[in-house]
Amino acid sequence: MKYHLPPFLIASLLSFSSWAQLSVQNLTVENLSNPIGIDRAQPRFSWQLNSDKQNVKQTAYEISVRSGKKLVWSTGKISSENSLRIPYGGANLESDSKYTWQVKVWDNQTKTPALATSNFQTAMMRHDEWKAQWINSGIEADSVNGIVPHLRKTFEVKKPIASATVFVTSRGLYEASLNGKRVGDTFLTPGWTSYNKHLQYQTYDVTKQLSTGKNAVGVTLGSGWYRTKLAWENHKNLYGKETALLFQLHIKYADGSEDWIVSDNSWKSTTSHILFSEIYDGERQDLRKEIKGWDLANFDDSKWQNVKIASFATDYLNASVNEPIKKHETFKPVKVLTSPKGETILDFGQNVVGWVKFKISGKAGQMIKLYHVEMLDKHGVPYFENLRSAKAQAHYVLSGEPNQTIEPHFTFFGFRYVKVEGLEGKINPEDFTAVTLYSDMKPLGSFECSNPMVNQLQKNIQWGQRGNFLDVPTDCPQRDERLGWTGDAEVFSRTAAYNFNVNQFFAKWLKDVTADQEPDGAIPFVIPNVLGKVTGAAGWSDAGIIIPYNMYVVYGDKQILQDQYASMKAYLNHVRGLAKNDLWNMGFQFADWLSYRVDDSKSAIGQKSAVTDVYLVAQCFYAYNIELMIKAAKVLQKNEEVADYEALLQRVKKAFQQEFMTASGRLISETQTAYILALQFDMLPESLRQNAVNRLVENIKSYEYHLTTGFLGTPFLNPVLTRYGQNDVAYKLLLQDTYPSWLYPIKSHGATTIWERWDSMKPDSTFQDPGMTSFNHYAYGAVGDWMYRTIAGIDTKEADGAGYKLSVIKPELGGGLTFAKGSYLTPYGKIASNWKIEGDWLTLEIEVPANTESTVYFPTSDISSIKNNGVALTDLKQEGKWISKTFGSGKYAFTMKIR
Ligand code: RAM
Repeated sequence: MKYHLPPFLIASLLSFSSWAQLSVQNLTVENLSNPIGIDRAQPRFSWQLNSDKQNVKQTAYEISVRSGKKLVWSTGKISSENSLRIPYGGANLESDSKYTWQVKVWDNQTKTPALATSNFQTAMMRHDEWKAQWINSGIEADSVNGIVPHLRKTFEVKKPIASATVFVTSRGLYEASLNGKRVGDTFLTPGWTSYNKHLQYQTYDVTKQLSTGKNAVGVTLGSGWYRTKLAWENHKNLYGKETALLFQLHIKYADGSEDWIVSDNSWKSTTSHILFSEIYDGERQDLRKEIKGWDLANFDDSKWQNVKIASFATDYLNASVNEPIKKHETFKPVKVLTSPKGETILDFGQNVVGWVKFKISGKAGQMIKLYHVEMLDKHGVPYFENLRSAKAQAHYVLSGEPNQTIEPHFTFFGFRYVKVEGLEGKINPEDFTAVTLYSDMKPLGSFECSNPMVNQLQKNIQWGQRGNFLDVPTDCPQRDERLGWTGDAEVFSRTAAYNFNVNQFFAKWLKDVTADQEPDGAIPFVIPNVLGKVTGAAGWSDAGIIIPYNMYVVYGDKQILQDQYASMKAYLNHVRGLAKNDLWNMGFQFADWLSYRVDDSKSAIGQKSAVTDVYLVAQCFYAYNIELMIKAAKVLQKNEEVADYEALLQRVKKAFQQEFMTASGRLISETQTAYILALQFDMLPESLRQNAVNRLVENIKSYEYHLTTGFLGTPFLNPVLTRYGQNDVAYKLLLQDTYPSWLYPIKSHGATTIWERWDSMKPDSTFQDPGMTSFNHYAYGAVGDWMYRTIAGIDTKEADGAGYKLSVIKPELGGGLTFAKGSYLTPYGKIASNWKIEGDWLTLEIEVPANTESTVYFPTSDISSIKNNGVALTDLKQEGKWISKTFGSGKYAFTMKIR
């Protein structure tokens, strides 16, 4: 029997089945999903295609943007493969407005377009829309830290509300509430920027938090980075003495009218129960002094005092561009320990950044003290010395109220262990929770292989990133430092970009690089700069060029390059000015910071230190900067600059060869780092490179396959070995588990994060110099980049391929690994590379995102054995030891004989 379906039904079934194969997902505006608070005039729209089919390419798109039902922009159907960051081109966006946007996408495989819709909400599009005035508490003692005031105001809502939006920032840190309920789920806002030059405000939709009748807004102001002690020598009040608030609530009523509730002299203030709060030292609260209901409408504030108007500007404020700090993973204690001194210590099992929240029913006046440390010494005693002057304590005087839940507000700690004092009776570990705090970056990458210690290394790298990506990329989260060291951020930036989406995180931080750049182009050692004027140091200040370029490569975001280009150029010119006869051989340099020294550890290997001449390092980075400027200038089509930079690069390399190299290619420093940098940046004549590789390998062997590199050599160590066919040596270094090596801290001391020094804890379980030894420092974690790129083999091409439009899957087998699995959410969607060895055979399963292509390099010399789902492949290319072919999107399962 035949069924005759009506033509419309056939058409709709067909269209349904084709629709089912293509979908559009992960819509973003300004690289954020459903953002609230966009103040860019032409925000950029992106989306991803998802399809079960192979070789999917977008052929056209159509974006439409609506305000309510009103169409404010439509691109019409545009024939294009572009799916990332298409700038808005419609009528001026209005402030504080919700927009929905839709994208329709056609591809080369499906008949019907796919559709998806998303939203964004604007912030204030113009500076002159600030009606609010800066206010501070007006409390006499409120300067030079100490006081944490509450500020409040009541207001009437008389009509039904259509929407209500808060715009708020502070000099200091704020926590805001409406009618007793917290505004937003963000912490330590507005984050840390170079406050006097660059300050972000946050936007919150509070429509549901208002009610008809009397309402109240409450804000607590902490000192934060603004006036807390920062860096050394008791530097306080770096940005100002008095904290201040800028608050604007915009209410749109259902009848079309509107109203603003703003910070002004009608607000009232008083001191809170938070008696003290500082970044390094922690927080003190007296819960007996807590003012119940202080942020509710019916609270009697007649005894509170009037606030003062502060005279700060509003014309330099911008809406936040990055993800705010939020709470993330929580940990319960894995053990309760008693130290030899009888102290009670909670072990949370993971070195984290955040604070401890706990439940307690205590007596009025009872004092609970929490002391945060990263390590216990070999006797089980909490190790405080590496905190230097940071107290890192939380003190609470209890009110006697039962079942209180307590946590700090305006500080954070780097810790795994917490010493608890003041409890009565037996501690119940279940009452304590370590809460992690970090910038709300979305996870992008995962990596796993058959070696459990390497997997732990990957975990440690990611924890190092979580702990130190707290609005700014910090060097360490525990001692009296926690600064945005440029060198650390620079060496780790590629790895960071694999682990999490740091596009906006760095876009924001780079604004501070520009803000704090000296008029002569020098870039400070730390950003925001709290260390004073500098002339610039190789590998550190160079972050101003290296990070924007890296972000462009991995995310394909040209805007970052465009925004930073003037700063990048000014910095290169500055270095050019410092260099004499094209040699950057003057001034202070950190160079290959914390490289191996014989006297560092009792179990010295090789008996020679690995200190590299600081100017040799600087010259290599000078060349690196120029190389990136050439690439950036090409991307931005600044063609006239390219020729100049190219000529400069040749001269800089020549100068290097004359100054640091003998005729046979021996370098003045016979260290791993010297050869690594010279090879990485092509500083040597081609004919001498193989000799240099041999010397590098000999050197590594002379240290019995241990690395001896510091901050600047380490990121390029394994990449250089891989590039020059020494992958087995790279794997040996990766898998080395005695000091100095990546796995030593894991094998010998159960590390859960990356350490500042290769032997922050020495083989004999004593500590390195407490003057500088952190257990949560991501720089050496820069090997993560190599693990993704080389073991899993996932990488992007540069130039036209940036952002994984054209990617590479090129896994290097070795190290006895029997499998590796890597995946990464590129701006186009997921790329994956999973390989497994069984006997003489390798399976390689890959996934290539729609609208992209990937060149796959098969790690075999047996060309005829390569099959895709059992079918032989044609058009394979032989490139050196590799066989390659370029594939369109989709999933593929390859098999090949490898032995
Ligand atoms: C210390 C830290 C930091 C490094 C500087 C040079 O403060 O190790 O990570 O960048 O020195």
